[in-house]
Amino acid sequence: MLLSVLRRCIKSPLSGRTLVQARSFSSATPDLKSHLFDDNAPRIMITGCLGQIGSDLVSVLRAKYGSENVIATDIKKPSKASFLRDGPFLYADVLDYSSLSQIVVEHRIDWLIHNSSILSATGELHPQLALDVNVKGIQNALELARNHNLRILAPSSIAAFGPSTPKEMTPDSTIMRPSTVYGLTKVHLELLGEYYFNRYGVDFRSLRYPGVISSEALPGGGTTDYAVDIFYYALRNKPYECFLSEHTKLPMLYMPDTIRATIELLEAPSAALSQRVYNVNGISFTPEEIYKSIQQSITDFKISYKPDFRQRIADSWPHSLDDSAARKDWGWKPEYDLDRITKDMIDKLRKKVK
Ligand code: AKB
Repeated sequence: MLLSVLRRCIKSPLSGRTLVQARSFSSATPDLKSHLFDDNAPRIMITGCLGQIGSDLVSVLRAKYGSENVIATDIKKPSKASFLRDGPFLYADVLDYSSLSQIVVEHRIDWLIHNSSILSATGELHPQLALDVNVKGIQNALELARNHNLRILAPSSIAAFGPSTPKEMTPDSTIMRPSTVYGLTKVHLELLGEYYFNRYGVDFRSLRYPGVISSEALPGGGTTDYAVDIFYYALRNKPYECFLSEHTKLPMLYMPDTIRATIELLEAPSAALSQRVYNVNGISFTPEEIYKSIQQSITDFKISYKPDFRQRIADSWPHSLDDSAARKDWGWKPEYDLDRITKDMIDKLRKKVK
């Protein structure tokens, strides 16, 4: 069968490499990939890809760069078969340098996205585990980047700030004395990444994620997880008992904005970056405000408040972030406000939640 294929060359903004985009015009081949890529597309490895962000990020990157160029890794078995069907998925333990190195060599990796991390609440319950995974993990990831000349993006978090940090419009550069083990591993990640950049020229990039809200993968072990859990209770017509108090204000980001921020920073030309670690702000709200927003659609939804150990963690974090450097250097701009997030979450989860 003859296929009529239009090839259009576009420049990859980061690598300056040429990607070849192809489109099939044959209606008889509906499953043909809409993007074909030449040998020069960046080959990307992602650690911890079964986490909240990895799952969405992998599919967007695969659509953009070609499935075979995005190597998803984790130490867990994917629950969705599509993860294995849609592209390479490999076992990779971030504590084991040589097995990571083997993947980088055998799959000719160019960019590493190091997402593996123990989050704030789990970190407080298991500090030793958080130290092992988060500290050793980034050390291995940066060594990989140095030895194999990789661009590396490793996310930080608002948890890198602490109780003595200015709370409103927290700047990129300010007091960083976190009170959680997760937070201090994120400060370590930021400073070590900057050290590798200055000392070895490693192309390290990082962004400080606020709480992330997503209709796909569930978050696990974070302090901001309530902002996802609440939707499942509302849609199951169950009252929600919130583990933070009603007026606890935290910065949050909706998943499509999170993915866009990550890819925009990943693709930005190195010369455009005036710093290596960036705040990204979305929208700040309290549990009471998200409850009210959900109540506009689910009017009989009920909430009560029973703060637990996570309240102290939340109280140590900023209320909002100054992300002017991200806006200036790589054009960052969030698109979702609270009511838009709520509407989208309810529309998407209605189809999933029984
Ligand atoms: C957490 O709550 O631990 C994370 C984060 C803010 O990094 N969502």
